[in-house]
Amino acid sequence: MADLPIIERPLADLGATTAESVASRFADIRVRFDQQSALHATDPESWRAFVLTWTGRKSGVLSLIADNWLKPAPPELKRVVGQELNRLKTHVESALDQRRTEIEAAAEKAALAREQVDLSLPGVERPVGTRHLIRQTYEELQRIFLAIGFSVVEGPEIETPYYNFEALNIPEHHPARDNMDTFYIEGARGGHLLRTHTSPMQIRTMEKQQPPVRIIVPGKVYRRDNPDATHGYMFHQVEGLAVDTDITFADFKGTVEYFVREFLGPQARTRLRPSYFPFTEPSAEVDATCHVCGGSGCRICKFSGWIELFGAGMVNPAVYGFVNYDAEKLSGFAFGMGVDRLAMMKYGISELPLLFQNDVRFLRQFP
Ligand code: 2NL
Repeated sequence: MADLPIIERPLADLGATTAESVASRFADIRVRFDQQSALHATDPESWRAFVLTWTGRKSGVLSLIADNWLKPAPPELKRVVGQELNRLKTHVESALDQRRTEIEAAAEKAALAREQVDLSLPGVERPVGTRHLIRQTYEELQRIFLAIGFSVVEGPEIETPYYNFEALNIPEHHPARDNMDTFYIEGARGGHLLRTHTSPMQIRTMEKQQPPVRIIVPGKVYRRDNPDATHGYMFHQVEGLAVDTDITFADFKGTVEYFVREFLGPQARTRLRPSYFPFTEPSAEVDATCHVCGGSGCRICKFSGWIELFGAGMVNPAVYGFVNYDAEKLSGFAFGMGVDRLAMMKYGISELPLLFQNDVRFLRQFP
C-alpha cells in the first residue's frame, strides 16, 4: 500500500553506506509519508488502512524499516539508522495523532450539524377528538338528575323475558310484547333477548335495594323497526325511577318541569298528556313548548306549539309485587327518554344516521 519496495531490502543493497545517504533515504520515506497523509484526509475507511500501512506491527512501514534496515545494518551505521528511524517514527506518530484529532473533530462537527434540532419549526399538531353528541347528551342528562339526588346505574344489554317484560307488568301474550318488536336470541337456553328498554336494571336494583330509590339508567336498547330518518334497530335510552314512602304526582310533575327547564332553558313550559304504559299508572307523555318557535307554532312542532319529549308516569303498583316492595306503603314515578331523539331535537338534526356514521365533518360541529 505504501508502495515502497526499497524498504524490503537492506540499506547496503540500496547503496546507502554513509550517514548522509542513510539520512537521504529516510528523507525520501518522510516525503512519501507526507504526500500520502495529505491524500488520506477524511474518510475513516482509508484513514484506518493508511494508519495500518505505516504503523502496523507486522508489516507496517516502520516495522519493515526496523526489520530490513536497522537489524542488518553494519555496526558503524547502526546508530545513525536507529536515530533516523526514531525521528521518522516521531514524525509519523505525531502527524497521525494530529490528523486523527482533526478527523474526530470534523466527525463531531458533522454529527452536531446532523442532529441539530430546529426549535423554530412549527410542531406537529395532532387532532384531538371530542365527545360524541350522544355522549354529550348523556352527560347533560346525568348532570341534571345527579343534581337532585339521583345515582347512575348500568346493566346488561342481553336480558331475560322476566326482567324485560314479566316484572314490568307485561305478561306473555300481552300485546305490548309485540309492540316492543323484540330481538330474541336464537338457541339461548331459557330464552334471552336484547332489552327493549333499560327498565330491567331498575327491577334488578329494586330487588337488591330497599327504598328510597332514586336512579337513572342510561344504555343501549334494541327494537325491531324499519330503519328510516328517525328510526334504527338500536337507540340510547335514559330511564329514571324514584320510589319512596311519600312520593306524589306533584313530585313527579315538579321533577319533570325541573328537567325540562334544565334541558331546554328556563323559558320552556311543560304539558302532561294522558298516555298508557303497562308499568305506570297513570301514564303521561311529557311535552314541552317548541324550542324553535317558543310555542307560537312552526313547521318543527307541526304548528301545535308543543314538542313531545318522553314518556313517564307513576309506577304501577303491580310492579312492586315483583320486587317484594309494599305497594300499600310505597309510591314513585318513572320515565323513559330516547337520548338520540332528544339530541336530534335540541340540536336540530333531521337524520338519525348522522349520529351513527361517525363522520368527523358532522361530529366537529358539536365540539
Ligand atoms: C318511553 C317511555 C317509560 C318507564 C319507561 C318504568 C320502569 C319501571 C317501572 C315503571 Cl322499573 N316504569 N319505566 C316508565 C314510563 C315510560 O318509557 O317511551 N321511553 C323511550
